[in-house]
Amino acid sequence: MNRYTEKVLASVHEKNSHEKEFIQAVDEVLKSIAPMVEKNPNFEATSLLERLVEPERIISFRVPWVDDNGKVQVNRGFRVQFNGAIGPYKGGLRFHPSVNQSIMKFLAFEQIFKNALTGLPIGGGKGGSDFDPKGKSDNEIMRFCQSFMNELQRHIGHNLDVPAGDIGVGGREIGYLFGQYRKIKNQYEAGVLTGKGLEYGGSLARKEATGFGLIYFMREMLEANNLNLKDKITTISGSGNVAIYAAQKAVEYGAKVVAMSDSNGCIYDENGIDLDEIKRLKEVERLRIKEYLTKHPNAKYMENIKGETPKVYTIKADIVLPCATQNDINLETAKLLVENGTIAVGEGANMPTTIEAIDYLIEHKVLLAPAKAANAGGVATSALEMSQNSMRYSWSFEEVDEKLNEIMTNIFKACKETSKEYNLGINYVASANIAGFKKVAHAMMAQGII
Ligand code: NDP
Ligand code: 2IT
Repeated sequence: MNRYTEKVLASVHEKNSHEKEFIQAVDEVLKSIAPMVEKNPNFEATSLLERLVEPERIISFRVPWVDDNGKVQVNRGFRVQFNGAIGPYKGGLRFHPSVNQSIMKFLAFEQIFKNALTGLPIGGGKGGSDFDPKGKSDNEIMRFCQSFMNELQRHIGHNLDVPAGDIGVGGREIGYLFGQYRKIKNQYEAGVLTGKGLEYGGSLARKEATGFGLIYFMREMLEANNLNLKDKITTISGSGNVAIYAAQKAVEYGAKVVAMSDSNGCIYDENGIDLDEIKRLKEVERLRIKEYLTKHPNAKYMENIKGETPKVYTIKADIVLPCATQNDINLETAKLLVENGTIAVGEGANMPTTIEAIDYLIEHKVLLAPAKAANAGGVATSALEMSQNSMRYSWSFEEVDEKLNEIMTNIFKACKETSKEYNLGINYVASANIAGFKKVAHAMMAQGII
């Protein structure tokens, strides 16, 4: 690493010492882009990296709401507006008890480069709350979303900042958030949120987009290495939005998805997972994945043990798709995957692999589709939703899906070309970071010291 990058990284560690996820995300990016930073002395002259690692704005707020027992609950809400150089801040909202400022900042930071890779005009942001949606009634979810929006509405807008879903935020939550925004503003500003229902400005294929996009990227990456998805035994960590549609598209390409999971454990069905049942359990009934066994008594359920490798990674598979949460695959798990002969890992989740695990997998020639590139299909389709909202027009499912396919193909192309230029071999993690950074850096340089 060059001296300037090292200096900035040391300062990030010092200033944010309690934000371990944020530090991890910055470490990964800065180490990758060091060769490019070295070639551009102007970056140091304009303190570009110091500006890059400091959010333009962080908003933190109180979210009070009344539960079904009449008790007042208080949660913490966030919106991190990290970088607006190439467009309005764009990124999801996460509702999960683990949410804190470090997690918000890591997600918003990653979003900057991911959004740049899509080729669409969107800056990087993220938000959410430590609210736990599990076990809450529909009315409680609605009251929480309304209170969250009472404050968030001051800080967002279709030309300013456009939130969407992430963990714990799907179509239902976006509906309540949009309703409250509309009521407060007394305007029909469709492009202020994405992931909306189809009846009120949503885009066809947005729900499917992250998972489908992941598989389009995997297809390109495998093809570039003379491989494909056909007959590949595939396991997926998670059973939420990204996991479900990654599974659906993988099966379309001939893969055999044999395992999926939630935070409690995983199901293994050697005949191939019944996705309609997963959709019913997770999208409609909101039940635990264990319930899969009720209709499929021959499948197996393995409960996770705290502190141990999640069970889904103990199953031998050619292709592994982490689509749950950050740091799901650590070094120990990476070793297990290599031992089991895994040929490719596709990151549907954000930062699902620790830095040591990434290095180990790449060293052992496992193809790794990095999150910023591989899961960019969701936000790319969100940007297509914004376009449709501006035009007051909607494209068909096929039109959106075709654009998504093309965007993912182009993202892989950019990774491959950058990899060639910087002699990175199959290290697509580094090439995605460089390709995304290049665009943001140029936009920031052009806009002066702001
Ligand atoms: P969902 O809330 O729909 O699903 C999350 C899934 O991950 C659930 O099955 C959940 O299980 C599981 N999970 C396991 N462990 C954890 C944990 N510690 N924390 C949270 N979830 C856990 O979320 P999405 O499918 O939307 O998101 C999955 C990942 O993909 C996240 O990393 C997200 O940032 C990323 N992503 C999402 C995009 C989108 O468009 N939605 C776009 C790009 C990336 P359980 O029910 O037990 O909690
Ligand atoms: O991590 C992500 O890219 C998302 N959660 C989707 C963000 C978006 O604005 O669609």
